[in-house]
Amino acid sequence: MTDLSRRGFIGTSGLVIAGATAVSGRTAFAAVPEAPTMTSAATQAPLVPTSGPDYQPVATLNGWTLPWRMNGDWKEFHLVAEPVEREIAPGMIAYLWGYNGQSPGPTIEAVEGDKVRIYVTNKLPENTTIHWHGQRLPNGMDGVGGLNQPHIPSGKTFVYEFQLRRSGTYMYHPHSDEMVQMAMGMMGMFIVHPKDPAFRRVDRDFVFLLNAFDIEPGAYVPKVNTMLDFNMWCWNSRAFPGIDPFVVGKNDKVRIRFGNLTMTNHPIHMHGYEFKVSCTDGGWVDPASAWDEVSIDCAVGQMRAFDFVADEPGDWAIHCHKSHHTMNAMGHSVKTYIGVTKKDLVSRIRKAAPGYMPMGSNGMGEMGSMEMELPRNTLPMMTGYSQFGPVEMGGMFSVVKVREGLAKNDYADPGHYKNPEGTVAFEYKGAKLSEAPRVEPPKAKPDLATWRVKDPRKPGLGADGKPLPRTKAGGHSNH
Ligand SMILES: [Cu+2]
Repeated sequence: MTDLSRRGFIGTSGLVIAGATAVSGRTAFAAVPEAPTMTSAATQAPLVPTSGPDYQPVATLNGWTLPWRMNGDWKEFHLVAEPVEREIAPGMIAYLWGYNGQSPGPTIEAVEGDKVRIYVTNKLPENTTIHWHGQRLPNGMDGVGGLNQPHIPSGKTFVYEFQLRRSGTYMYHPHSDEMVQMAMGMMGMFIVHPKDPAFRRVDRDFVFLLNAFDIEPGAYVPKVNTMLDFNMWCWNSRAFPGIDPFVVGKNDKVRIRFGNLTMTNHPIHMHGYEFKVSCTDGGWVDPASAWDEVSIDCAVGQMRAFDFVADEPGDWAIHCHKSHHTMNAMGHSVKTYIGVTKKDLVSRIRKAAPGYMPMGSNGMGEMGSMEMELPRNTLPMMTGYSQFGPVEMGGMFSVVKVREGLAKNDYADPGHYKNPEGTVAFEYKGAKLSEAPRVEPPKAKPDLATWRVKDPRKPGLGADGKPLPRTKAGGHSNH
């Protein structure tokens, strides 16, 4: 079982850059820019800008930012669409399609006003394109295959060029065999930072995509025709306990941004704080029109960003509030046996269903601590351990870890929160109780005349349900 505190943060160890000469053999600036590849599924250190306007770079959860190069006044990126192997969580690998070695693809970061040139090389076995979800751009750069451009054939490289007109939170994904390619994991975030470094600035800025896969236990390739019944509910193609924590310094201004490319909505709920939505697909939300929330629903194809000041130290859960979305593959179809005494039943059920496992008479929490034997390459339904025992979660779940005295760019997992003495829920150890004290409910029967619900559509009926004697003021008021 994976321990929350031991999931490591691994700098930029997984980054592999292929030299530009290896791509084309011509001089660096005449050639297609290098296409870096990521071999690790760990959160990589944010890419701090070394030229151009200053900004707070984002931390991509279990992901990375795509390095670029300047060519004249163009910022050049190179995405490679290709089959990838992605670790969903320790113990499970998926064969997905993605960009530059991982699914989702790397986050693209640039600044409002930048001219970006994005090379897209297709190493998939079929056509693809990229749509720049949310961007204002020339129509021919919008990436809908057939409508705005020819599809990019397998083996070819296309170039997208546009100027970033608005700062905000955007996504990219194919608009070519879209259902298959998104079900296979092709997507990424595109963050445009404001030109003014002080505008809506925060100290920590996290981004991830909500995505989902249907991968049968023991299988590696997602079923691409599934519409709603997914069994791997992911943030950036990772499921708990594979999702890294959001590491935050006490009193930091924090932004968490996410986009939804699944096929259902996700109410994202964070414990410990109220927050305000600061950015949506359409741009920045005027602070005067934002109100406090503790959950924010993100519909399909939408993006949401929320801001808060991390003034409460601790390990605070953050998760989708649909309870089946905080579960992994095994057990969605387990029958309900709450309240059933199975002592005698087990042998009889096993005659009909040999694989039957007796579980769940007292709920399913016990599954979180069971050493269940799993099929190869899948994840248990409820899992993860922390300092007080099994966390009994999966899927879209992680932890916001707020600590005092973190260095500015320290995103390393600080381990479990040390709760101040006397601030953890504790067992009652006072005088022994044979039974919890109860108060008897009132014995008197309600007076039916006062309890009867009056039908407002029938104002002429009395408490006994029979018509009242007609008066001048009575009768129907609808007209
Ligand atoms: Cu959800």
